[in-house]
Amino acid sequence: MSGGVEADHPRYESLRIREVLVASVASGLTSQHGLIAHGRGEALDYLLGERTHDFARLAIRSAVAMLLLARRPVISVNGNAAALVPGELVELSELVGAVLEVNLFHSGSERERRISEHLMAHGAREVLLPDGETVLEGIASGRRIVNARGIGSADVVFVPLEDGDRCAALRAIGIDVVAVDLNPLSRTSRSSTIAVVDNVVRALPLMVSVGKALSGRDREELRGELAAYDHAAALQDAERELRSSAGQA
Ligand code: PTJ
Repeated sequence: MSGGVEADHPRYESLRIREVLVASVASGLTSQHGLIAHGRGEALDYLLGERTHDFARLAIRSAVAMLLLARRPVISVNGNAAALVPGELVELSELVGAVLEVNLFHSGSERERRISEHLMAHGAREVLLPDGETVLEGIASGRRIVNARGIGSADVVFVPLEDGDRCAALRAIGIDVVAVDLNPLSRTSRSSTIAVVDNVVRALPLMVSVGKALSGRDREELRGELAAYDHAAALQDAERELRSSAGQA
């Protein structure tokens, strides 16, 4: 790792992830704004103790059940998620039968192409890109252009970390949203159907292992997993955890 930091450094994992993102900006996968977004996430993760809490574990089980029950689930990939968890995104898409679609806030066809190639290099069989004509109403950013075979006809969209613009717009047209976001106060967390308040680098591997455990279950059992989730309670628990840590800091 640059900076000469060894694996026994107490902040090694956090520094390693920073390096991944910095390299991903250099290779054109992640936007520069993605580094700022990551910094905000780091601060929140620090307050959460950099561990997966029970409220997130419960949300993960219900989120995976929701994806397995969906008719047309889509995993929406941006520059940060592609850099941090490409293999897990591909594996999850296979386990739950979801389409992978690149959808960017800071849109640009070159970065879309690079993200798609990166996912293919991690085993994806197909990655959809915005098709240039299918528009999601109510979104100001480049995210409004989607793919008709993906987000344009989805019933559930999984958004691992993003800005708040899109989630409410998807919900307004009847699409359920599963979000992973370290900020329980964000518009994305609040307007999602299921919010996993956790770091994508921990949440995605857990979603893959839960996907393996739940993929053989019948729909009745999956509905039971889904019903165990209480959105308001999950967000309250996460906010309480953050505020109690902030109070001690
Ligand atoms: O690749 P693009 O162009 O689509 O852009 C992606 C980013 C993330 C830059 C864009 O969507 C953006 O600007 O997002 P925001 O508004 O900064 O929001 C990102 C949210 O993700 C914030 O609530 C952060 O706290 C949260 N976050 C950051 N890193 C992580 C995270 N949540 C989970 N895991 C993380 N590693």
